[in-house]
Amino acid sequence: MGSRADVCVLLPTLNESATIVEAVSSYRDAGFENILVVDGGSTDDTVERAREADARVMTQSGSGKGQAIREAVARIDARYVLMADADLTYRAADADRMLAPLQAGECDHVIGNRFADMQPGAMTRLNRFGNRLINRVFQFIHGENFVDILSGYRAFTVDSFRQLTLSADGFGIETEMAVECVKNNVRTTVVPVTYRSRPDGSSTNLHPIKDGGIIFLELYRKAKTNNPLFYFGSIGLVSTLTGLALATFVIARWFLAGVGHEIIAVGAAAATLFGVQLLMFGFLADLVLSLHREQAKRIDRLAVAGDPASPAMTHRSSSSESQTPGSQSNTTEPTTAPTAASESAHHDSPSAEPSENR
Ligand SMILES: Nc1nc2c(ncn2[C@@H]2O[C@H](COP(=O)(O)OP(=O)(O)O)[C@@H](O)[C@H]2O)c(=O)[nH]1
Ligand SMILES: [Mg+2]
Repeated sequence: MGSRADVCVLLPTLNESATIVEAVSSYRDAGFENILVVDGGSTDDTVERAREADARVMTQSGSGKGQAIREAVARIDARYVLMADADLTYRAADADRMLAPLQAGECDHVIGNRFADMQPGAMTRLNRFGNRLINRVFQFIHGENFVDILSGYRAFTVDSFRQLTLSADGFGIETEMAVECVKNNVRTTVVPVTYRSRPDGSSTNLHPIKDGGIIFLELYRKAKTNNPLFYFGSIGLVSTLTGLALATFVIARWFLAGVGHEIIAVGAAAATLFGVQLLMFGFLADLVLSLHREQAKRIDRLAVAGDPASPAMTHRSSSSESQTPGSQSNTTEPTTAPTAASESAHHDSPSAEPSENR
């Protein structure tokens, strides 16, 4: 059992009065003293119950789980954060498994893989399908297989969290964290956890269709700086193919029926030109990114040479350095992405001072 003194258990809540006391107690019984509940303006008595359970409670200044996490972590001064839902779907008994790779210095971010032990009824068939699809798309675009990027059971070092450029307010936060881990070479490991169904009387805040759409958009939006060839190329390819299809139609009609479709012909030319330009832009952006990564690698090597104690020296790999659309890395098991100094390190700071009380 690792030390609990340097760990803050973070529980985001929105109307979780049915489960919050038991959730807090389970981590307290597992030996954690530092438990922070960040509430999103619950209209039930979640906050009062959390206080009764002797957790620290703060109310987020904005809205959405993502904003809550960013604001809460900015206030945490422990070294490690163990983040879980307050709905009893994750077990405090898995906390050691989540924290062990961090405390052993093997990685900086841990994802609890819910698919390893999914209890009956824990996830609807639609959500399971959506999760699998999102993980595949993530792997396709971002080149890593983290198995369960939407998992809410995470453990990470506060330092590595501050390397991530996060802006998603809602349920896009887990996706964004996964993408940013790849982008910033944060060493990431996947560990198996148990995922249980919510107890009767509590209900999810997730809207599968709406939030699923937001997550897909998040994946695409993040491709801009992580896989520009996909970001620009996918639209470029669709536009080019549409233009070519229209052009084929116009030419066929001209030869077969002697009819000219000038307006469609202009549209076909415009779509093809636009598409080809986007494709070229995608290739150029990909080239710039590759050069940038090489440069960043060189700077890291110099930093490591100047600091022999740096963990980057022992954990560096090139698995995510040159991913292209469709490329995959074989990291289904505990996945180790390389570490490095972030080229875009940045600290999230809350825009408004939140309230916190015990
Ligand atoms: N602070 C805060 N917590 C939230 C918000 N939305 C959801 N949560 C909490 O985040 C955790 C995950 O949400 P949940 O509804 O369980 O989503 P699911 O696990 O995907 O079904 C739960 O503990 C929620 O109470 C929010 O807007 N603000
Ligand atoms: Mg949940």
